[in-house]
Amino acid sequence: RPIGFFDSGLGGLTCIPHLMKALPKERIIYFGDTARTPYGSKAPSTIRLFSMQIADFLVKENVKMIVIACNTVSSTCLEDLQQKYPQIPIVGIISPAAKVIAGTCTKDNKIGIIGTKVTIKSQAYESLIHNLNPDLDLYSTPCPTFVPLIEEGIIQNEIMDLSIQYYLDHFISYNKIDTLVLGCTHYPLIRKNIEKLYPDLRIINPSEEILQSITARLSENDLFADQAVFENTFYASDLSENFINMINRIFENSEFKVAFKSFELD
Ligand code: DGN
Repeated sequence: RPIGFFDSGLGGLTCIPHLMKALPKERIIYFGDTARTPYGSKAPSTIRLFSMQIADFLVKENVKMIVIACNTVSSTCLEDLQQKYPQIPIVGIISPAAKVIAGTCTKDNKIGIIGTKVTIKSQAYESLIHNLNPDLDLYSTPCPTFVPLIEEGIIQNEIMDLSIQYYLDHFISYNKIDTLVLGCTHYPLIRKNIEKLYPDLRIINPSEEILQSITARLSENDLFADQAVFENTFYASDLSENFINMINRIFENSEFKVAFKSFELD
């Protein structure tokens, strides 16, 4: 049985290379809600409704686990999804990263968290981190133009760099941020831009840190795949050229076959 991943668009794809490398036998079904992206400025009730529809779809596809590869959804309705599907392990992206931050940062660190408006407003990172390590200084700010630009493929581009500077220049210098958490799964796609603009920052990437939780839950539930199939399926509610290109880039030079499917949500 496959592992189901979902995101509002192509951001959740940033979790896939880490999984493929560590657990190459696992089969993936990915759902990107490209027709309705971005979620980051929508009402929590809308995000909950969309997420339930996607989880219903993944459950019908017989997934053995659901990975919420989206901070916005994880901060809004992780518990609702877990309650609705108690029979399937459902992993959110925020708590694995919060554990890493709480365990590796010290009081001297000035930790910045960036994400969508919904994620930042929820304070989900702050409450999870402070539960584990109340002494850390945390600062956060939303960066609402990043996701639409990334979904348009505007990445290695001065418009993206200007947008990053618009949100981060003052935030980083004023708060003396030395550690930056990429609290949206789209943001690893602009990690190089951020590193070029702020070379001294330490970057924490939740899309990488979630791997630990996926492995733990597969192990606890005895769900590891024993045979590799090297076939993954990518659904999108709007199968855009950018979505297809991004996936082809992730899998080029690998032995994995990918299938693309368009899916119409009701
Ligand atoms: N990739 C999603 C996240 O991690 O929050 C957000 C995308 C969006 O819809 N704005």
